[in-house]
Amino acid sequence: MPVHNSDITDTFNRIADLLEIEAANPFRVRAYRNAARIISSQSKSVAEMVDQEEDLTRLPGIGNDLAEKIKEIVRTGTLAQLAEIESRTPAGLARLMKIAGLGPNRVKILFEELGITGLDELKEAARTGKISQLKGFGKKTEQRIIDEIGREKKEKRFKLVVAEEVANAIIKHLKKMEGVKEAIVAGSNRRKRETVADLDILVTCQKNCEVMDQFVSYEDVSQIIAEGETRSTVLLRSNLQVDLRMVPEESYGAALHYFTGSKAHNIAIRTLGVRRGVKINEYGVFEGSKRVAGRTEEEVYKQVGLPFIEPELRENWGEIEAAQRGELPNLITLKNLRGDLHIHTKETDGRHTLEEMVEASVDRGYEYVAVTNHSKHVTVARGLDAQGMTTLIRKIDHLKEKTKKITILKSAEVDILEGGSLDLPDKILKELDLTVCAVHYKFNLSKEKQTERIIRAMDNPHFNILAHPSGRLINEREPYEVDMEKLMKAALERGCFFELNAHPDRLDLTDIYCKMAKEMGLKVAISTDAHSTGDLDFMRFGVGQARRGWLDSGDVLNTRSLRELLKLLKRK
Ligand code: DGT
Ligand code: CA
Ligand code: CA
Repeated sequence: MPVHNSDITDTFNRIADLLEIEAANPFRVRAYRNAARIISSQSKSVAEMVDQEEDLTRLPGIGNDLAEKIKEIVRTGTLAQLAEIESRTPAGLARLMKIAGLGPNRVKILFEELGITGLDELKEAARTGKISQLKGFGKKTEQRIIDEIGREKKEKRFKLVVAEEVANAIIKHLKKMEGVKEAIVAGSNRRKRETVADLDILVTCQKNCEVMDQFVSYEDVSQIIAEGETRSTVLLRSNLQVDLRMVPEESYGAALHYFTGSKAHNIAIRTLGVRRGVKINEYGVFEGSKRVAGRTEEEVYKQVGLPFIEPELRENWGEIEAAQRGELPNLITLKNLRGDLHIHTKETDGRHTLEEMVEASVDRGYEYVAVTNHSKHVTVARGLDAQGMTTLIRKIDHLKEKTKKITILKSAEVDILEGGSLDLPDKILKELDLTVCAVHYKFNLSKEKQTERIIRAMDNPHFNILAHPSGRLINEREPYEVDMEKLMKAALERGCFFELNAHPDRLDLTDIYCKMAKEMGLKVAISTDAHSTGDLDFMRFGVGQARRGWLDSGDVLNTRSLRELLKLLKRK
């Protein structure tokens, strides 16, 4: 059974949820949550680390006890301890805690007073007004429960980071099968959409290979939805659906093009084909019944007089017209980036030391890295006050002297306070090479007020980069309301920049706003918001999103040399 990092994370979070309902020792609960967070930020497969007998206790926060539990999950797919706790506590309760406003205490009350153990019972109780009658619950909570459950039932999309991990494992599995030649993920995953509904995988193979049989018996499969000779659909244990299609080699390019999508792009290309008298489908490009192209995607595009269009651009957002004019952007790649401008260290809520984060940035081949710890308003992240920031600045100065391989930039993730002032005194801000400024609270201001708050913050001459500009968390928190175009204009006028936060839970700016920034001439910094050394690899998600937003290397701030960067950061 392939065990993904997300399986281990889920198991630990589940235990933590259930322990919370049981009112267990909060330190114990936190140990599980920490372990889950650490594992989710590993770029390596923890299961592989176990197989290779690596020492898991070298991971921060993982002691012998947790290391043993990880090994048990990797070997058996589950944890005996979880089954034991579940036998004491109805399984649905942990799920209920995910409803906003229902912590472990309230879930416990719902269970003890009304016997509620699942979503349906909860919904029914809310609908019939039973919940607002409970002590400590009001009408507001009851309404929120009804709203939340409604939202829950909507189609679930998986974050790209989760889909990618699963997809990589399947591709690896397919490539090991006898006779398989090509195996590739198409669909929204290949277009690097921030979330994907299902995986679309293509294979080509030699005659008579048994890829379909072997695929549906893949250990991660929980249900076979359809099985055919050239197409199968399965559901994985994670509830992610996978479509596998086997295509002949001569159709590979046409099929890859078709199943990469988007649907809107395909339709536009097919229409171009019709005008040129060719029929385009997943089997190839045809003149009458004669196949004239289809082995590669390039061939397909050539048939309609176009150059190759990168998958990230295929949304019918103008890429076809741009291709016709010969004006496709030369999309940014990971290699273009010369530094990360948003990372955290142990001084606040990072998991690795300043030295470790700097060393890891050297390993990524960067020329510079900006250390951006939180200012004091973010108390949950142990944000630094003026005194703490001064101490850190001295520490960085000291390390800078010893560090030759990379330039450490003194920076901070400064809170934008409610009135639009910055959370550190100017005399500290002045000492920094740049600032990354962000909204972390009061998300519910009106659009006008929120916009004004941020513009007022930009008025401070020490403001450089607006971090995660919309504040959304994918699948978890809606963006706050803000007039993004007005903010971009304000940033341009003042010589400020926008961040594209590359963290896979954020990916904030969205693709559409990246494109808007580009069109307005506003440069974007792609930064990881790394809280551990492994998080530095999130850069690839930022690059994917930037490519979807048509950004080329010139549109991105941190593709510049250190000298150019510092020049650009000088405010107007
Ligand atoms: P998703 O799964 O919602 O994240 O997004 P996609 O783009 O992966 O969509 P999916 O899985 O429904 O279909 C995969 C690709 O197959 C899609 O991007 C384009 C192609 N496709 C699906 N249905 C149609 C269709 O009716 N017409 C055309 N031309 N292409 C289609
Ligand atoms: Ca799909
Ligand atoms: Ca599909």
